Amino acid sequence: MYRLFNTHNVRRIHEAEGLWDFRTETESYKGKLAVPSCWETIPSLAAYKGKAEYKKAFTFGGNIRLVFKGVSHTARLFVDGDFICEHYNAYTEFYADLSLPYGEHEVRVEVDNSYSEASALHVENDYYTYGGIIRPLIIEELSDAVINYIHFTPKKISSGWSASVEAEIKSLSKSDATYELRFTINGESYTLGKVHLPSGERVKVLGDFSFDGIIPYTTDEPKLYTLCAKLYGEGVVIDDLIDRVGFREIKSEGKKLLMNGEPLRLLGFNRHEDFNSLGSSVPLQAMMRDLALIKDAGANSIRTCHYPNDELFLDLCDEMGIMVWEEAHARGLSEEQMKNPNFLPQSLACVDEMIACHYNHPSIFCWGILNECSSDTEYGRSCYKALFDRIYELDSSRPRTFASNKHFRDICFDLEEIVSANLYPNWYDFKDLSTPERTVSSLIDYAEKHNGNNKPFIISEIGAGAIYGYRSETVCKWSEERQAQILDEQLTAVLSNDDVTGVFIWQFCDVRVDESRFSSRPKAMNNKGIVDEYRRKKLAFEVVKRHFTQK
Ligand code: ADA
Repeated sequence: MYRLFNTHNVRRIHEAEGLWDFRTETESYKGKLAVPSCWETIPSLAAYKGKAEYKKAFTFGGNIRLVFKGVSHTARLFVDGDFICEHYNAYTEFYADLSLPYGEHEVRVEVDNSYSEASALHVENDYYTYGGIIRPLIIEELSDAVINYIHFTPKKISSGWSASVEAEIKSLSKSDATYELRFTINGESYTLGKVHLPSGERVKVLGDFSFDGIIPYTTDEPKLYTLCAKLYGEGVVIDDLIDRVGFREIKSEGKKLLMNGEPLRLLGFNRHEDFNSLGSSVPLQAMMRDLALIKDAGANSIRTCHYPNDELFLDLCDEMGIMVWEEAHARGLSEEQMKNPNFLPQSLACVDEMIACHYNHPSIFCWGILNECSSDTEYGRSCYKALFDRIYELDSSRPRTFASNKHFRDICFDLEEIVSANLYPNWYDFKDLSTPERTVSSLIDYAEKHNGNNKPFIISEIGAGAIYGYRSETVCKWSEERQAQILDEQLTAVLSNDDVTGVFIWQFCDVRVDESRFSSRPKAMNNKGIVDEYRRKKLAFEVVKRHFTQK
């Protein structure tokens, strides 16, 4: 299951889940493996980093699109032995269009999760890059033309709601033809008009529409509407694309973040997609359980640190009114790492793919980039600018931000609409700032004086570590008591400051990290979760809940 609803009634789709033939490059393991899953679920591969091969035969023919929702982290696709394409990044979707005679075809995917110069974003890090086809693969049977996407941008107008709609149609036909794209929403039909499409070309169609009787999307009443687009060729429906949209507008106005004109205060969690021994291939029921815990803690938002999330998770957030800061992939890269020639192209590709696929999710309130990278150097700044510019080109309807740890050295606050900072007072000590209150207000002051003035300010991380079950009378670091105490102090300081628009706890659950970090990461895990990797609550859970639910 890859979405919470049917994305097509006309286009025929098959989910290619199940058991595939699998072998590691060295043949240290050869057998069957579930797709989707991480290969670390096989006990002997729990620490395997390297290359592996997946193979399976499918019966199909005609115009075929193979859609991979996520392969970690590099995929090379072969069909019937022919190389088709290569894709980098575990957390974004890619597809290949093929035209094949009807019959049995072998799909083979070479997957690599190792670190090297070729990989600028998946590097040794404070989370783990698992291996495998970690998200679903969908085989689509296409007609002579296909709707590549339809993007819906709602706008509040004096009489109610309007929206700009943009779609892309691609011809798969051997001849030129005329097509018409229509869509329905809330029981009404609209047309994006007729277009003449030369063989093999793509074209964009655009329109502005107004809507009556709309219930807006809010966190309390997250009303979703089904948008059903149909492509007509000679009066017959040849393709369709169904998505869900919500009518809401996000704007920053002075220090406020407004949703439909109402101030939004974000109380949220940073959540890595990581579920104990299942790794980053998280099933629906586990996502649901996480969101149930997150809601129970009184949170209204999530930051998808530090990469785009599975769409199924975003669908759940849409449905539950949980606002999402979706982040393009990158964590903690130094200037030198950002100078890797692959860094910018891989980062731009990640932004392109993230926005193309996730544009319509009403829960996404902002786009984030480059967590704790080099926002204090001129070269770093040029990269922040390039990525922010690209985001603006693709979507100017959402604010942009990045989580900074450069604090009093940051030179990029002018590039974003929301200023965000990661802070760990009383955990990693702030030498010059004695209390969390001073830390927060000094940073806001600094941002004010350095081009971050009159913008919403978010604390994108606060937190402390604890080993689940470790209690200590000395209330020492790593005990549950100390984590609860530090979070209590941090949250008291942050939430009493009216200039803070939102706070995201670091972090929701404990996660695996690269083993090289063992000395500051007991068990080779980042233990700052308020639940552990099995989702068992630590003492800090109730502390966060008290702060998040107090009126
Ligand atoms: C950072 C970073 C997180 C995590 C955290 C920590 O601020 O953004 O990914 O590493 O610190 O646990 O120290």
